[in-house]
Amino acid sequence: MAVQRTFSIVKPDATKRNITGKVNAKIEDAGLRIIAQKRIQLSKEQAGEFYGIHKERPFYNDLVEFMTSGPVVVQVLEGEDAIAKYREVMGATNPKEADAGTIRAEFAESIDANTVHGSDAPETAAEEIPFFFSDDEIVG
Ligand code: RTP
Ligand code: MG
Repeated sequence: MAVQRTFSIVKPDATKRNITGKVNAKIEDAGLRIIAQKRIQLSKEQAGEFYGIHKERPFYNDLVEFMTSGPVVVQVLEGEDAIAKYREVMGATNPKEADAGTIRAEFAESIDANTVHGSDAPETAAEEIPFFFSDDEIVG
């Protein structure tokens, strides 16, 4: 398996509850390395563009509203098979369906307030990382 990079967001429900360290511990325990990280407030425009793929979905407005409801921590994670591995560590989108021990099973409040985002494919990771980070902010 090749070393990959994936893009992660620790969502506003986690920053609000002051559990970003607990989320990071799950990430690191899984063998993923946090090679870039910053806390930011997303604008409506940024969140709307980032989740543009979901524009026609019924949950789009709520999603943009939620993602701008407080600070987020954006991250780049690196490791063997990082994209699939992080999706495993995150657990299912709906925390009720997430496997025990996953971030969403342990911390998510609802399908909206579900604690983390992770890229779902190499193509999306390659778009999402430069959306938030310049090369000199990533130290692998
Ligand atoms: P994410 O993009 O945040 O990593 O989550 P995901 O891949 O597991 O889920 P995705 O299908 O990409 O949906 C993005 C976010 O939209 C919200 N959502 N709500 N009410 C619903 O049916 C519904 N479906 C999705 C979730 O907060 C999800 O994380
Ligand atoms: Mg997604």
